[in-house]
Amino acid sequence: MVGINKAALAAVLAFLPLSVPAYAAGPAFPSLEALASLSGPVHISALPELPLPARTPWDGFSGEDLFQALHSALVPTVSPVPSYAQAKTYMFSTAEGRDCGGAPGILAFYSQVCVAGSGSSGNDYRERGDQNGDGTVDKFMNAEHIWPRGFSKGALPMASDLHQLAPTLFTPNGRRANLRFAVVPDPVYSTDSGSRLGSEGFEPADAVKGNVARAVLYFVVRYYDRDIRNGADYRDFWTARVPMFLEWNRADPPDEAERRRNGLVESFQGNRNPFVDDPSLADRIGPSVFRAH
Ligand SMILES: [Ca+2]
Ligand SMILES: [Ca+2]
Repeated sequence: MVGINKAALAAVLAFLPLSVPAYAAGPAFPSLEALASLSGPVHISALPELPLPARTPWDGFSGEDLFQALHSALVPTVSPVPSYAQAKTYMFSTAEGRDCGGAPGILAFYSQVCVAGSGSSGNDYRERGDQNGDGTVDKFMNAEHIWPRGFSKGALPMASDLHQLAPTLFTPNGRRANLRFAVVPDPVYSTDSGSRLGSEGFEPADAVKGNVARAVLYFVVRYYDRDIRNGADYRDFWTARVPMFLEWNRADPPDEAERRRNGLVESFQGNRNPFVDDPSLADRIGPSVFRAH
C-alpha cells in the first residue's frame, strides 16, 4: 500500500458492516394466478423502499490510494465463499426477484424485459413469446458472467461473485459469449432494448451500460491481483476500454433497483460494490490508475 494514512484506513475498515448470509430468504410475491395471462414486456412496478446504503468514509482518498483502500475493504466478511450453485440460487430466488405487473418475475439484464416466473433456477424463467424482439423464444435464463468466467478458469470466489453476475435470457447470453464490450454501430444481432452484437464486440443496452461498467470496475479492484486474465486479451478487453467504462458509469448512474440489489448481494456474500454506492469513486481513481491494474 502506497502512501495511505494508516489511521484513516483503519477507520474505514472498522466502519465496514458485518454481514450474515441470507441464502434462504426470499421476497414475498403475490400468487402465481396472473401468470397465465402474461405475454410480452410487462410494466415493472416500483420496488420497495430500502434504507440508504451504508456509506464508507472515502473522503481524502484518490488515485492509487483509493484503489488500494477499496481493494482492501472489498474482502468479504462471509466465510466460506459461496459456491457458484449457491450464488445462482440466490440470484434467481432473491437478488433479482421483483414484481412484474402484479406477478413475480425477473428483469432480463441485456433484454430489459420482465420474465415471469418464480423459483431458484434459470429453468424456472421462460420467455413468453419473443419478448425481447431478437427473433427467438428462449426456454430458460442463464447466469451471465460480466467478466467472462473462463478468464478466471471458473475459480472461486470470482465465478460466484454476484456483483458481476446477471440473469440473462439464453440467446443474448450466448451472443455476448466472452466478447469484449464495445460500441456497435452496425449490429448483426440486437434486442429491442438496444443490446447489440457486431464485429466490434457486444454493446449492452443503454439501461445497463452503467451496471456493466460498475461490475467491471468492481471486478478489477477486487481481483486485479488474482488469475483473471486466462485466455483474455487484457489490453483489448480492459486496459484500452477504461475510458469507455468510466463514461458508461457516468451516463447510466445507479437506480433504485441497482442500489437495492447491492444490499441484497451484501447480505449474501458480505461485501458491497462501492461504485454503486458512490459512482464518483471511479473518476476519483481515474483512468491512468485503472489502466495500470
Ligand atoms: Ca427472444
Ligand atoms: Ca442502469
